[in-house]
Amino acid sequence: NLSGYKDVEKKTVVIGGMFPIHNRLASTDSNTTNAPESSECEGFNFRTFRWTQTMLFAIKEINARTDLLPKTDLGYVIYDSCFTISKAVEGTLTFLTGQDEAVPNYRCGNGPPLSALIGAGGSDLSIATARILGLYYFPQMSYESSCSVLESRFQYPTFLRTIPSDEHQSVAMARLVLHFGWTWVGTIAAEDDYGKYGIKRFKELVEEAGVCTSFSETLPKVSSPEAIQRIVQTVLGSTAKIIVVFSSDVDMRPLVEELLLNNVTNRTWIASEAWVTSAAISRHRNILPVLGGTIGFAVKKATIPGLEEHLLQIDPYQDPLTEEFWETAFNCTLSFQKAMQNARESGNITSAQDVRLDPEGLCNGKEMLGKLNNTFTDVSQLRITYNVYKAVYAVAHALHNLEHCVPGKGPFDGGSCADIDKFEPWQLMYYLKNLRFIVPHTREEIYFNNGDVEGFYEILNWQSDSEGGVTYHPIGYYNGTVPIDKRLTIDNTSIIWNNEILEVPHSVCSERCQPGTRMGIRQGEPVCCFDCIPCADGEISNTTDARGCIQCHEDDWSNANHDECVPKTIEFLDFSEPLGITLIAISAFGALLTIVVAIIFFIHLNTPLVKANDPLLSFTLLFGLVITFLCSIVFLGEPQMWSCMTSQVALAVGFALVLSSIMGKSALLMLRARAVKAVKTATKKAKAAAAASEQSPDTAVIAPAIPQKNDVDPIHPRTQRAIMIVCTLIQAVGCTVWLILVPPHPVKNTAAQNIKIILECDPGNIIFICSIFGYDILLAVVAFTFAFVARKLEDHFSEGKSVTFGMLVFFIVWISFVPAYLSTRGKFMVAVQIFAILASSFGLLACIFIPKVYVLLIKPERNKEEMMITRPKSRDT
Ligand code: TCR
Repeated sequence: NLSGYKDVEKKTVVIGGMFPIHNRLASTDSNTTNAPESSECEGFNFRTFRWTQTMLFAIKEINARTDLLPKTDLGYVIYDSCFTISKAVEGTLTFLTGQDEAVPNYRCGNGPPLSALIGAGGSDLSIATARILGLYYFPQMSYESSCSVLESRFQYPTFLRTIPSDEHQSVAMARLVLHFGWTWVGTIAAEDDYGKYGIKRFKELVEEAGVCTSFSETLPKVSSPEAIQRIVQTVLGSTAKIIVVFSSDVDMRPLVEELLLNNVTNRTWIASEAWVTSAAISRHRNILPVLGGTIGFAVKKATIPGLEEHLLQIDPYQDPLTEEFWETAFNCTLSFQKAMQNARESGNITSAQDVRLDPEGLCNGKEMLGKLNNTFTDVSQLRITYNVYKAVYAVAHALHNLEHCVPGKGPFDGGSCADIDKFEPWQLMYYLKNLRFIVPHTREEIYFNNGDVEGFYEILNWQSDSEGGVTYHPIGYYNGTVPIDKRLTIDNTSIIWNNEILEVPHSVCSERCQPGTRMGIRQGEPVCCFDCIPCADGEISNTTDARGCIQCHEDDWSNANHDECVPKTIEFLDFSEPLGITLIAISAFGALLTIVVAIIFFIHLNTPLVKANDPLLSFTLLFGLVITFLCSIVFLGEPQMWSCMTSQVALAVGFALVLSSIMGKSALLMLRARAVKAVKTATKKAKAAAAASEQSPDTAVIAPAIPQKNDVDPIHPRTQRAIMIVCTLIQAVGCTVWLILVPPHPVKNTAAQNIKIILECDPGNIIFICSIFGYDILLAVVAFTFAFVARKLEDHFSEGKSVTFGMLVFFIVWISFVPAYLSTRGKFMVAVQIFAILASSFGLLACIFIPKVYVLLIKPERNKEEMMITRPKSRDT
């Protein structure tokens, strides 16, 4: 412990200081056979020793000033917390009770009063000491304990600090990660309050924003090579390219060494304030390939004039610490005795004479510190150092205000003031809380808002300097006092990244899902790790990272990329397409052919062939066929109200006309056939009777009359026409009712096919259309039955046969139509329907009329009156 006060007649107030000058406790074997001793410390830390000296420098500066505490001198007592809680607690107790050495004990009242403790280093140490100091309401002013839990004035009533709370730093880090769009980060935290709380808050913030952590590791406090190796393996095994480290440089160092050993490159490290400007890390050889490009947050930097000189002029013999510093810095021994002892122990020197002759390992205190390029004298990054400086000034200003209190106008009971000679700690606490002062040189204004200062960080990027070392290049800042969206300012262009492409690293678990796909979660993995699942047909996603696909509107369909709904193609069988043209041609040809047949018939109206069966029915039949041929054209084209109505109705009525005409015709044929049959049996009987009478000539037998064609036509053409007209009329009436009640109308069929809208005719009512075409079928069946019965009727025009055959063709066509129709989709359904119409019409035309036309035109000799029933007769004659 260092202490020093001036022995002038001025009053003296003592400030306590606590610094982690050593990095750890020396390991002692714990056995309980002898009394335990306070352990030694090891691992001299030049950086923290600079902080210690800065406190002394500030005190010296203040004591030299006449405007600040002119009548009082500041003394100091400094403890080494050794980066360990136990040492910090021990130091605090010593400080308060004065049980150790010549430290004044404020409780006994002897010696100058204690004012405040500056320290105690890391947050975990400060938390421990603040609890003890809080008991006595003793002010503590910390320069580097940034943990957010120390914000609680309830738990730590007298804790103040000149470093911003880590709440700000965690927010700043989270903002940085979000700024660059990283969603897959690894975190490493020291195993202390600083690391744990800092990283916890960071994770909370980023996870809220949808960032995932690939791994979360903890740096051990006690050296553990296995743990460090495990962390390095985790880093290597992870796809996260961004690693956030919340740790002090001391704890981070073993990890850095292992990283160097494993040559872990191509990662970007996000540094917390505690290691971003640490020479202990950045001064490693070959550090740049591993940690180059690191981005970190640093507290405000300052230049403190005179500090460098103070550091360079340090007297090695001043106290044990300066001595140790000197010996560590120059790697030598200051005292002759020690040197000789060391030499003896190593066994190469035997006498004092030898040491004097061989001065190796011995130093004289006159060595040049300036030449050493030591962290201690490096004043380029005075950040925590500046915090120490501010802390000392804060205490000094508070004491100044306390000293200059005007009695009667003081803040305490009845306007009283505290006495600088013997004030109570809570009285000084009052002044510290309400302090507002300007720091010399930097002109920064300091005040404590509930014990904390404003959150302001500089953002640094590790870049290489001309000699291959590290420079901390400022790339922006974080200002916690402005509105949240303006807090982070980063100049992206001035960052040098540590990857091959020198571009913003890409750290995501899964690449973003492009439009056309959606995110599919992976069971048991963080939400940032997902698969991109293509949208199904008819569904799209038009944003990146879509959670789900959107169903397209009924009239729309997804495009090939599934990122846009496009209108479905509208489909109908158009006139202009080849199929349409072909169908039109065929039906026109059919209609023409029918008309030609009709004309031929008309020309030969008076010939026996035409007259054989009611010619009018032939013409209605042909007319019906023209209708069916032509109505197939109406099926083509974009369905309209009128075309839907006409096409179906014309077809139904056309067929009714055709079929009822055929029925009328075949009714005659059938009756003729029956008559012929009757005649035949009668003839047979007559012959038999004749034969019998020949055998017995006595018996006179009257042969029954043999029916003659002309006088026995069993049915009058009027009846035939009546059949035709009635049957057709029934259909016409049915169709009219249909058209009036539920007319067929065009519809858009979106359901049948995904990518198309099929324009088609909706029959309006399925029962109607079924009964109407059912009626046609009925007519067809009846006509066929009649014709079938008459098929063997032997006239030389074979009308029975041809009608039967025509009807068969008709049936075959329509029966095969059903499966063909049902198995086609879209516009081809219409085509199939037209084909069936055309085929059946052609079938009828061809079977019924072509043989007759053949006779009429080519074999006119056969076109003569001939008794139908004459054949058996002529055979007889
Ligand atoms: N607060 C840390 C310790 C720490 C530190 C540093 C240690 C900070 N900055 C610089 C060494 C060097 C910030 C804590 O524990 O609260």
